[in-house]
Amino acid sequence: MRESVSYAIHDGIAVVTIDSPPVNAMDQTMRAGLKKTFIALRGQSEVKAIVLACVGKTFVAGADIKEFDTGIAEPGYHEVLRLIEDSAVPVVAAVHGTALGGGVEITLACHYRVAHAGARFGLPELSLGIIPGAGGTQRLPRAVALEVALDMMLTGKPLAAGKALEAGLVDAVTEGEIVPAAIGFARELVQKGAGPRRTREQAVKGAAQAGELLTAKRAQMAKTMRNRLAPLALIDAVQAAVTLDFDQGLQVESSLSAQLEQATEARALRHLFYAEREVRKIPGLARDIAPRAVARVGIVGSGTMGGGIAMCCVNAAIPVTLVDATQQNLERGLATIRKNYQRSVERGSLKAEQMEQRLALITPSLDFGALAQADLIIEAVFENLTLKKEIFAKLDAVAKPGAILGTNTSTLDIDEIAAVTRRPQDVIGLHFFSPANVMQLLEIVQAGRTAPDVVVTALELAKRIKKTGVVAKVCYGFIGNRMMDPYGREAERCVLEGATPAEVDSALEQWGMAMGILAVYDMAGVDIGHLTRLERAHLLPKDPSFYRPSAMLCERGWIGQKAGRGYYRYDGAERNRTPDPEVIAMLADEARRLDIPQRHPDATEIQQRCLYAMINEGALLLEEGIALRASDIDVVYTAGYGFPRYRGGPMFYADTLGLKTVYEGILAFQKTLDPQYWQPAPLLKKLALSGSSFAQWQAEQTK
Ligand code: 3H9
Repeated sequence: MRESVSYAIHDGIAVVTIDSPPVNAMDQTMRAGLKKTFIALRGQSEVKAIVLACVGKTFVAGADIKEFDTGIAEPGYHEVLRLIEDSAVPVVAAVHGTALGGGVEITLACHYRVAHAGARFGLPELSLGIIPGAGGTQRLPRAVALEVALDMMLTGKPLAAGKALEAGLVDAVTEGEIVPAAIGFARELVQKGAGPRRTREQAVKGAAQAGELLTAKRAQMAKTMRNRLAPLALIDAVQAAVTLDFDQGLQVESSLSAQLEQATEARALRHLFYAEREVRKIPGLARDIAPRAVARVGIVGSGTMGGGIAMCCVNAAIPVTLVDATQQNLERGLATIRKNYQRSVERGSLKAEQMEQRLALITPSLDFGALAQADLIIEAVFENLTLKKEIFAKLDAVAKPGAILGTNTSTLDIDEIAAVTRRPQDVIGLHFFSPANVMQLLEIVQAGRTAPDVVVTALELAKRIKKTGVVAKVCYGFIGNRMMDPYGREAERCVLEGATPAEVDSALEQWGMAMGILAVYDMAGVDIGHLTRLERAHLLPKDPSFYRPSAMLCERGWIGQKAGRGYYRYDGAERNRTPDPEVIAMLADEARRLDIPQRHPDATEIQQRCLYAMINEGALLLEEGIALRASDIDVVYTAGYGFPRYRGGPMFYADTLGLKTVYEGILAFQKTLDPQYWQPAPLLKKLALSGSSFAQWQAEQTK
């Protein structure tokens, strides 16, 4: 096997080099290499100091995440890090790129740290449902103030080199080449006669205020990280650093880590880590298909969506031509973009000159002809098929050959839109989520005739603009909105059966959804879904209770936050949602009129009905080939719909429940609720009855 650790001695300084592409993840081979190297260096009297550096784009980006699935092989992290820390001569970490997780922990086992100015130090373990498990919870509070250490570990936000210097995490920052700088630093140590400075021998910084700080953080985590195990375990581990000696603290960290690593929370988050990288690999699409060059993007429509998409592009330094029908629309659109950037400037996350640079990349125009230079044109106008077809016919006339024509439709038939052009192979769905400059998800919809390199280009664009692109095929609502339909249907039905809107939303939020669906409707506008349903009425169930609450609200003009009332009232300066007795009475009257039995579904029933309905639809999407993988659905829902990451997405969640449980749940609802909605998807039935799972099915499909 290829060695990933080597060393060379330069005039008394040993430079240990880690080389394990792509991100120097600390796998078993690397640990074994480090062990062998540090043992070998022990016996070499000419070595006066050691520099530990990495080649490639980054310092160690953490533990090898895959190893948590199989169990951590020997030599373990503690053994290797202890060997480094025990070195009799000073060890200097030379950090460039991103030192993450175990990467930071190695630097803490080194005695000194020198960083490149562009380096960043982060502990993202909580995002994987674990805690730093290679001594990080014990060493970090000994290297930097307890509060800084806790913040780094609880937020996962990386510290830039400059900030790391201020915090005392690094000893020197260089603008120049990192390895020579670290060698220079090591030489100075030798000249000064400075020996090893072992982190474990330092006192915890700020231990005196620890009690109050830890109590406050515990309360904060219980509130902001509901249903999670790892954040509270992390605080327990840090508490151990404060109250116990180093070795005892390390034991506490180890035992907490072992429990967390195999818990559902960590398995779910690892699943998403892989799933979010898997989405870029499209089955059946050759890996060597080159994307088309996208040097300029054209956007049609400067409303909320078009403006947000323009911001995504210019944030990634891609120039934009923004076209709208009237000067007034354009001006309003540009003003909104400026206002959004202005807010970032006020918050300090963007410099004023960066704002101006980005705005300067947007060329507004009233003329479709201005789009002739664009390599990709994204239409972002009102969700109306006739209008979109008209626009695509115009785009076809002006766009240069090979330009990609994208539509931001969230529900419409892209094959129909493509058919009005002479280049259906260049047409694709690019479904951004609102606000487009904030939301992570981009649904990439491959229509029947979309060319493979157009799909590859869309995936590449997603990466450039820092979005998670997920490929879907054409159907009403694609992956995300199609699965929302039955989920929302059940929520709406529950309020007709006697649960209040607040009870429905709170059941979903307690379970972990970022926002209850009825509150989401209020936020987005209850009328949006209602208008779509009116247009598709001929395709919908002939059930008078189907989405009836939304229809009633729209009939009264109570269309959500923009009207000051919807499922809830939004009064007062804060515009917080408060229950609306009039709406509750309206729903009760309607239930009587429709003769709907008042079951008063409790939180568990609400959760099961909404989620099982969603999962069942997901199974249908898999059978129909709309979603390519179960894990793609999980990415769509966690990146775009506020589904809790720690539950892994709807399909992973179904697997954790056991598909038999979901299947039997659906059969039970078939008996007590409207059977037309409770028909198990054939795939779900098949997998449930054979004791399989979506994950297993996916593995078999991709074999
Ligand atoms: C930890 O350290 C626990 C410790 O406390 C010790 C406990 C005992 N492992 O993201 P990319 C793969 S927890 C395995 O596309 P980028 C990735 O799957 C860990 N594989 O690149 C992909 O493979 P493929 C804490 C990893 O440039 C390829 O590398 N660390 C790992 O967009 C390229 O990745 C983290 O959580 C890994 N750790 O971004 C850091 N990292 O090509 C996780 C990456 O087959 N990693 N791969 O699809 C990242 O955040 C990003 O990868 C990084 C680069 C920012 C480094």
